[in-house]
Amino acid sequence: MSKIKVGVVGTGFIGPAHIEALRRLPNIEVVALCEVNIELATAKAAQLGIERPCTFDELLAMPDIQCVHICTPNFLHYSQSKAALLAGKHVVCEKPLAKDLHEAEELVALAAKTGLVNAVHFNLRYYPLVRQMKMMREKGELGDIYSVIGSYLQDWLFYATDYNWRLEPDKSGDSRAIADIGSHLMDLIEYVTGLKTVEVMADFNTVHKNRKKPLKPVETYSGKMLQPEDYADVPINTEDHANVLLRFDNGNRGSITVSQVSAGRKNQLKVEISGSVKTLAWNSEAPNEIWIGSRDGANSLLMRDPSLVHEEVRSLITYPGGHNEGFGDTSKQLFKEVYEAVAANKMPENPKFPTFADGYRELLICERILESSRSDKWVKV
Ligand code: SOE
Repeated sequence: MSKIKVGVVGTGFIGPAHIEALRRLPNIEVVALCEVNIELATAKAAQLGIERPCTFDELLAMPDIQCVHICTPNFLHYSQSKAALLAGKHVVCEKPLAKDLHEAEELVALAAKTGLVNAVHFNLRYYPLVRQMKMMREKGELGDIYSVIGSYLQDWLFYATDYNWRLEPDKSGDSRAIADIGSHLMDLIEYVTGLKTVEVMADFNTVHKNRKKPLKPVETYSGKMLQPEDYADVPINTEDHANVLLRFDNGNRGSITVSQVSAGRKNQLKVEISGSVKTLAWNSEAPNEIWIGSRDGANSLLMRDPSLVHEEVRSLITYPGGHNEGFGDTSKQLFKEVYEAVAANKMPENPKFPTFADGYRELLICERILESSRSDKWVKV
């Protein structure tokens, strides 16, 4: 059986996660790796056991590469996705799809025109119990949605000396916490509830108005403590923390909080969806259970177990109940659905996986949230 050959661009945190997930699928082979220069690509390819280190142009010129994963900083997503589509490659792009709405709009149109498979890595949808919550709502088990409360909390930017390209608007865009992790949260809320966000009211806060940017590469775990002269003071104008009020198309309300300076919260998305029949609550740091709230009886805890979930969820579960599945499994499950389309060499009529259109939708909401934070006014989506 010939395998689908794949190239990956970018090897920060998420690129290797894509590679690992792709390697767990029997019909896929990651054969090419591209980075900012051929030296780094060669070193990373050796480290990750990939045969062809290459430049981006070389990757697109390889006739046997069918699909390209864009895992680079946000500012490169548009140009690289566009070039890959024009080169006839299917594309899986990291979120956010682009740095601004016009770029995203152009990518959606180009992808539709080429008919190529296009996906955005909203992988948090692929925790099995997230799809279970969606199916429970679709089957009426929640009733009408009364309210939604969401949060996404991290602490990797907790100290003023924590520094990363995401702090630089020219690389990450004008919104940081909302665009980076709020995008996952807003996508998941609309995916599970089926509601559309129609109006937003946002309040951003930059806790660290200045950060210390290391003037030299900081080798991981080098143990070498940097001295004060090793840092430059950098003014920061993107949000560490944001509260956003939401109005939905069913007339009811929600609110979200995102933060990248919440000590102890390593990567915690929480959502609580209150319906006219039940409430569902789910926590990405304990993803194998859903809390189910009732007015007239005992509350319950649904454990991830293929025998306990709806039929439509079973394809996302590999291991029996109690054999927990987590973050790394979500990408494998997402790619399984994407590569069914790649194997067929065309987009399905109604893709189950998140597409460039979902990436555009997400960016639209984020841009309206940013607009509201600047105007201190309610903004329609
Ligand atoms: C950093 O906030 C980050 O790596 C995000 O970019 C990812 O999308 C999220 O899954 C984990 O945290």
